[in-house]
Amino acid sequence: MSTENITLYTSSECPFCHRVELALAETGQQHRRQEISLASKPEWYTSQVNTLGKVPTLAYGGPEVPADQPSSESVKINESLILLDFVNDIDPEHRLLPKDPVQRVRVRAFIDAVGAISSVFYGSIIKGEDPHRILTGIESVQKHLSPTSKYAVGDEFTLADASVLPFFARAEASFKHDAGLYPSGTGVKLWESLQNDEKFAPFRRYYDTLKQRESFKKTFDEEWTRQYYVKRFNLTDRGQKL
Ligand SMILES: N[C@@H](CCC(=O)N[C@@H](CS)C(=O)NCC(=O)O)C(=O)O
Repeated sequence: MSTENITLYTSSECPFCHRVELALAETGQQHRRQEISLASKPEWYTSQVNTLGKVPTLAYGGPEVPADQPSSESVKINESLILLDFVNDIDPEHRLLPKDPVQRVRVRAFIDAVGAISSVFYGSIIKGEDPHRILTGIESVQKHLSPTSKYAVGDEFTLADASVLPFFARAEASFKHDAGLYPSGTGVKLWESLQNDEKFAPFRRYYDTLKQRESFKKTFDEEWTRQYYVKRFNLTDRGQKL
């Protein structure tokens, strides 16, 4: 475990941040968690931590300082996929990537396929686009799963799993309750087909396995996320627009 000071600037609603939180929890890396409100970002965050005003950012090294008084001596690292690699690199056991180069390639290919889910997810819940395109993304992710492996690549949890799980979890929190800006009813319908269609049996098995991880239970609250969507999109509790 790295003994450097680590602060993760994160927002509970953000799936990109959640990727990093999962990796830190999986490796048991000591760190401080600092919640950033995206609705009212503090000035010190945009001026001293991330000038783009995005989360996640991880501050690594430097002296121990309060999270809202970041040190210029710490390195500030952005981008969730870069951070996943970084968290694996500072873990002495490097347990989030397989040793075998071919398996590592499989992790990379899986992460690449996850891009098709993340973009559609945001388009549907925030911009109101038809969420059914996410099924195509899930099908292409499924193609990477093997019925004989527990996780995305082999029987150990890797960066591939950390990259997709935040999106599956938020898809469930949104679609199951129709909590998003897509047309009313489409979320519930989509979630039903993911639950019942034989075609999505590999997704169900895989997602159920991921949900058992302690790292996931520690870092995700479905009800909080659902309520966040209801409030953010001005919906009734049943997903109807107000
Ligand atoms: N490509 C970035 C995306 C990060 C991102 O878009 N984060 C969103 C929150 S989910 C953000 O910070 N948005 C800025 C804002 O809402 O003001 C990553 O993978 O880390």
